[in-house]
Parts: sequence; structure tokens; C-alpha cells
Amino acid sequence: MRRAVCPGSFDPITNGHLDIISRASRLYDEVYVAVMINKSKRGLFEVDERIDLIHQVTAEYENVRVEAFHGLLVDFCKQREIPAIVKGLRAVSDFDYELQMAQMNIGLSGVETLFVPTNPTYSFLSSSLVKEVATWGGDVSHLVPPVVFEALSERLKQD
Ligand code: COD
Repeated sequence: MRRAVCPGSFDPITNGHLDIISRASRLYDEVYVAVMINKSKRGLFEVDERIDLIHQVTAEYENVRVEAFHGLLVDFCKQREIPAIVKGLRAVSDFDYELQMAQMNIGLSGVETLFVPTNPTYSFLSSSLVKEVATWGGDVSHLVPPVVFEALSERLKQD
């Protein structure tokens, strides 16, 4: 069984994340989407809400599993016998930090990182920008799946 993980904060999942997850699901038998918990950083969405949204938007991919994890990504991988991390690369600016993490992860545990070039349509897209634009009333409906757009609109109405 060839397994891989797509890790992230997913606060919330965007079309850029989804593009990488769907491409990974075609390359591997089983793909874990790992929502990595960072207790020092409160998100717009609770971890359970992020997971629920990811479940909804990945429902069509039968080989995709979604889990939350608190700890090192390499420990998540070790516990599930996952040898590969799949990351999307948006721009050169992503590369420096992604390379550091990839080298740290292989050094810690031998887990490889594979980089997938972003779909040019989403090369500028991040969860933080989506939240910022939506907060000020900008239209992000083409940047996130419809169910995420609804959740985002509801959440920002409450704040
Ligand atoms: N196009 C393509 N790919 C994209 C796009 C896009 N528009 N947007 C995001 N992605 C991909 C990238 O690969 C990105 O790395 C990933 O999705 C996740 O993005 P975010 O923004 O949801 O998540 P981040 O960047 O906050 O995630 C960082 C991690 C949680 C992966 C990292 O901090 C981590 O592994 N933490 C666990 C603790 C740990 O092991 N630390 C040591 C690391 S060496």
C-alpha cells in the first residue's frame, strides 16, 4: 500500500489545498490529510470544524482520510507507516522554508517530502489571504469550495 500525507493548518481548506490533495490521491493508494494542531495559534475555525469541512470537500475521493494531530509530523507518519509527505509549492518564497522542513523531516525519520507545483490558478492563494479578503467584504467565492464559502460567511457575520 503506497501512502502519503498532505499536512497543513487548513484554516480553512482552499481550492489550492484541494488541488494538491486530489492530485496526491491519484498518485497514492491512501492519502491522509493531517490537520496539524498548533495550540499557540487560535484559528478562525476550530480543528473539528476544519476536519468537517475537509471531509465534505474530499468526499468524492475514496482513498482520502482526514485526521487531526498534535505533535511532530514525522510521528504522525511513523504511527501510520507513511513514507512520504506531499506539499504544494506556490512560489520561490515557499521554497526556503519548505526545504528546511523537508530536510529536518528526512533527518529526523527518513520520511521523504515530494513537492507538487501549484496549479497557476491558485499560485497566490493561501488561507490567510482568503480570511483577510473575506473579512473586508471581498469576494472569495472562486477561491474556496462552496461549503467553505458558506461557513466563512457565517463565521465572519458572527465576529
Ligand atoms: N497551492 C498549492 N499548495 C498549497 C496552496 C496553494 N495555493 N496553499 C497551501 N498549499 C499547500 C502547501 O504545501 C502548504 O505547505 C500546505 O498546503 C498547508 O498549508 P497551510 O497554510 O494550511 O498550512 P501551514 O503552512 O500552516 O502548515 C505547516 C505545517 C502544519 C505542515 C507544519 O508547521 C508542520 O508540519 N507542523 C507540525 C509540527 C512539526 O512537525 N514541526 C516540525 C517541522 S520540520
